Amino acid sequence: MQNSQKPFMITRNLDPENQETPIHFINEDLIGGKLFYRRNHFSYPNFVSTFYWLPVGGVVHYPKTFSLKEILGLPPRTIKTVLECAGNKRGFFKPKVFGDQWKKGAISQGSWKGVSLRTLLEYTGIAETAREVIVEGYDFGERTDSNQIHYFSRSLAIDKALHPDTIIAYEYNGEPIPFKHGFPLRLIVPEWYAMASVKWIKKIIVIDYEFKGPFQAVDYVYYPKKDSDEGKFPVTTMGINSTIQQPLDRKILNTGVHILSGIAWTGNGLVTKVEVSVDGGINWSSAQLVNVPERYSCVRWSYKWEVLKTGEYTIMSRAADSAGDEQPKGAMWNRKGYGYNAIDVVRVKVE
Ligand SMILES: Nc1nc2c(c(=O)[nH]1)N[C@H]1C(S)=C(S)[C@@H](COP(=O)(O)O)O[C@H]1N2
Ligand SMILES: [Mo]
Repeated sequence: MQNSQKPFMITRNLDPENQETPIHFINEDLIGGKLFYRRNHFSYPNFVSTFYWLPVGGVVHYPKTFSLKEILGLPPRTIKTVLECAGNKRGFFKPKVFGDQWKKGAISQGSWKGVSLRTLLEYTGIAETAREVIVEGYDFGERTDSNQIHYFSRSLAIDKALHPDTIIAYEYNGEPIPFKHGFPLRLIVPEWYAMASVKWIKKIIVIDYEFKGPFQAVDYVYYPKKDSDEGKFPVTTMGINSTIQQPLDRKILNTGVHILSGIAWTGNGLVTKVEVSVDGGINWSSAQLVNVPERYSCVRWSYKWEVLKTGEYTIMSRAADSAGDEQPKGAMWNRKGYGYNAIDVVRVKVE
C-alpha cells in the first residue's frame, strides 16, 4: 500500500515568515524547496527580477555591474551544504532566552550552483586596503531595538570572501532558487551559520573598514552574560552537532529491536564519530555512519537497539569532528540563544 501522508512545516511566525522543517521525517539527502525551513527578518522583498543587475563596488579598481546572463556564463561551482540557522534549537536553552523558540528543524541541506564570489572580485580587482566584503539583500524593515530602517546585510572578512566555496548561487537542487530562499542570487557561505548566506542579493561592496551593521554587530553576536555585553564575540562557524530523528521524544515503544537514527554535522572539518547512549549518558556505543562523511554535509547515522526490559529510557547522541570538537553536555548559554549544540536527548518509554 502506498503511504501518501506528507510532513508539513512547523510554523513559528507568519510575517516575517519563520517556519521549521519537520526534520524528524526527512531522510532525503537534498531537502526540496517545500520543506526547506524559512527564516526571515522582514517581509519578503519586492523587486522586479527581469531588470536584475548586480553591482559590485567600493574599494575596487573597476566597479562593475553584472547582468544575470553574465553571471550564468562564468565558470560554475556547485556546493552541497548544510545551512543551519544560528537559532536552531534555541528553545532548548536553560534558562530560556527570548527570540523564536526553534526546535530542531532550522536546518537544511541542498545543492547550490553558482559562481565563486572570488570570480566576480577578480573582474573588479580589490584595493590593497580592502578588509571586508558587504553583501546586502533587497529586504528591509524597522528594527525593534532602534526603530530604524535597515536592509539585511552582512560582511565577510576578505579571506572568507575569497574562499572559492563562498559562492553567489543561482540554482538550488538543479532549479532556479525558490523565491523564498533568495531568488535570483543568494550568497552561500558553507560552514558558517546561515545568517551569513544573504538572500536576494542587491549589491556587493568591498570596504576598508569594519562593517558594523546591526545584523553583524548587534545580532549574531554571542553575549555570554545576561546583563552586560562583556565577553561578546561574533557568531561564525557551526558547532559540532547531532539530532536524533527517530524515535521522537516521549515516544512509547514495545520491547524488541528499534533502529535509532539521526543526522550529525559540523562547521569545522568532517564528522568523525557519532555515539549513542541508551542509558542517559553512562555508556556510549558507536553508531553506524550511513554515508561517508563529506565536507559541508550531514552524516546520517543509525544504531540498532535491542531492548528487552520495560521502563523509561534516556537516549542520547553525541558527535565529534576532525577539529577535535565533541558535543558538550550543556550548550554554552548566551543571551540571544545562538549555537545550541549540546548532546541531543530524547526520552522514551518501553512497555
Ligand atoms: N536577505 C536576507 N538574507 C537572509 C536572511 C534574511 O532575513 N534576509 N536571514 C538569514 C538567516 S538568519 C537564515 S537562518 C537564513 C535562512 O534561509 P532560508 O529562509 O532560505 O532557510 O537566511 C539568512 N539570509
Ligand atoms: Mo538564522
